[in-house]
Formats: sequence, C-alpha cells, structure tokens
Amino acid sequence: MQKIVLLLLIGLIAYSCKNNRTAKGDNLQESSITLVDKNASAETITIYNKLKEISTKGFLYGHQDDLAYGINWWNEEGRSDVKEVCGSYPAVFGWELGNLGNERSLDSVKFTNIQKWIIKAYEMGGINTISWHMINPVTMGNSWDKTKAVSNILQGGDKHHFFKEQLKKFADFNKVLVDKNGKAVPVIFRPWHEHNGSWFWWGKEHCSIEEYTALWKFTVSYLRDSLNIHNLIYAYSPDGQFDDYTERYPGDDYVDLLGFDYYFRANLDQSIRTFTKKLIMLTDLAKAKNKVAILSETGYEGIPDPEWHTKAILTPIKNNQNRIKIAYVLTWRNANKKHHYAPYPGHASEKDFKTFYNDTSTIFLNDIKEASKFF
Ligand code: BMA
Repeated sequence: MQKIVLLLLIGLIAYSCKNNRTAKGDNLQESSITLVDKNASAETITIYNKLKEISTKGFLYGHQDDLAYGINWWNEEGRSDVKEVCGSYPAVFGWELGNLGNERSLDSVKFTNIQKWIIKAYEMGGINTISWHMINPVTMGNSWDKTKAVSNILQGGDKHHFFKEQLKKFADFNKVLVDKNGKAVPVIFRPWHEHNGSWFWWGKEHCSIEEYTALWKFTVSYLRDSLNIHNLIYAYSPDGQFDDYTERYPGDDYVDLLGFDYYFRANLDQSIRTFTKKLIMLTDLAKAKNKVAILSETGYEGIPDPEWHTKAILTPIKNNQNRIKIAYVLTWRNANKKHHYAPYPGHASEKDFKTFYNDTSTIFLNDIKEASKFF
C-alpha cells in the first residue's frame, strides 16, 4: 500500500513536469535541464526527467539482457528470470553492443532481437541502457586485447576511419529503435566504461588522460553532430574501485548521468562499507553538477550470500536515504549457473529478492505500470 502511495506521488510529480513542459510549447529543454544533446528529442528529455525525479524517491531495478536469456533458457519470448522470481520485469533493461556489425553480439544475442526487445521494453514502460565492449580497432581482437589503440582511432590516427565506421554501425542499429508512434526510443548510452581499470584497451594504462577524454568527446560529437542522433542520454561509469572519480572525466558538457560499476566480492561487509561511501560521494557530486547518479553495473557473481539484495543494495541505500540518491541499479547478466547476478527460480536468494521487490524503495516495471496513468 505504502509502495502504491509512493508511486502515485512520483507519478503526480512526473505528470506535473510533463504538463509544464507541454504548456510551454516545443521548447522542451528548460534551463534547469541541460542534456549533452541540446537537440535531444522530447521523449529523451522525458526519460531524463523521470530518472531525475525517481532518484529522489527510490530507485529503479535493472538487469542486463533480461529478456534475451536466463538460467536454462535462451530466446523464449516473454521470459525473464527476474519476472519468474518476483512477478515483474525489471524497470531498466541493459544491452550490449560488442561485435556490432555481425549477426550476433559477443554474448551471442542476435542484434535484430536486441532491437526488438529495446522497443518492447520501452513500450512496456521500461528504460534501456546500452554498453559497448568494442573490438580492438588495431588487432580486431576483443575489448580485453590490450594492444594500444586509442591514439590510433583519434583524429589523425591510422584507424580513425575504422572508428567512424563503428560509430556509423551504431547509428544504423539505432535507426531501427522506433516505437509504434514513430518516435525514436530513448537510450542511455554508456561507452568506454571501467576506464580507470586497465583490463580494456581504453583503460588507464593504455592511453593518457588527454587521449581518453578526446575519445569520449569525439564519440559524443560524432554521434550527435555528424550522425544526427538525438535519442541518447550519456552515462559515465568508471569502475567502483576509483581513487579519483573525475580523473578522466570528459567534462560536464559531455556527460548526463554519473555512475560507477561496483562488483561485490568476498568480505562482503567491507565491500558494503566502501560501496556506501562511494554512493554518498557520487550523490554529492551529481548534486553539485546538477546531474543524475546511477549504479551503472553491480552484482555479486553467483549471489553466494542469499541476502545480498537487501544487505548490500537495499539497506545501505535506505539507511542513508538523505545522502544516497540514485535513479537505478543495474545488475549484470544471467549467463549461466556460475556467472549470474539476478536470481532465478530455485535460487537460494529468491526469498530475499521478493523482500527487495516488495520494499517501497525499489521500483520494478509493475510499479511503473501501476502509476503509468500519471506518467
Ligand atoms: C562481462 C562478462 C562477459 C561478457 C561481457 C559483455 O562482464 O559478462 O562474459 O561478454 O561482460 O557483456
């Protein structure tokens, strides 16, 4: 009941924001909202506003590749491990572009299916986010091939043309993301993630600060200004083990959402303490910059602690509800019985996940639907 009241409240606020904007005609980007893309579509601005509003009330639950596969199933229409455990789809849907240009992603999902599910998720009321483990442009190896490549793909580099071709492939992929009203589906785009680690070719030891920020800025300008893409919200997401969050930050003009990826490991209590401090720091920074904070990737591989969802995510956020404001939490993919981050029927964390789902702070797709008439 409490949860419904909360959602009605969020709905009313969102509804009044929407009406204000409509009343002011086509000039949808109000002075308080300064997206990276000054020509962002109305629908994209609406999603950004929702994220901003939601972060003050609770947080959306997200899951990577949720509609594509789960434990013991692959590409079965309508299925979702999350839904099969708690009764609702997640509210945020994560997708991966690695291997773009081929038929299937590096996680073997057909790109045409990803496009179909992005549209479906949006039409159901969900929000989509895309990451991209791009192949190494110098060797054609994968993202974990650490051969230096960033300087090669920047303007003047010998692989610059190849890089532009990759971004054009993204534009082609993106062109198909259109809803039944003919509107481009807004997408949270999260390129060049975990760059403060050195496990990807765009990581810290493989390019300078100047090269990294130039890479980010070129990506945004090329997509926005040359390829005319206006349905993107740009998310910055270093790995959670950062010392200096903004060390490689490309600048406020190039980032809409501030996030980080945080994976829990053994010594959970210690991880939770560090995690909590970092979320408080992130919230403060987002507030100072008038941006929205997110937990762009998270999880505890295999969920070895059956109470991880409440212990590591819900309780720290609730215990610090005046200091932690994040729009969403995205758990990573359910690849197999070892590599999974959301529960599935029969998993030891099922009961705890239902508690997590029923809490007033967590917002799943069903919760959005209940309030949908106000959105
Ligand atoms: C990693 C792992 C990999 C996967 C990649 C991209 O964290 O899950 O198995 O290929 O993400 O989704």
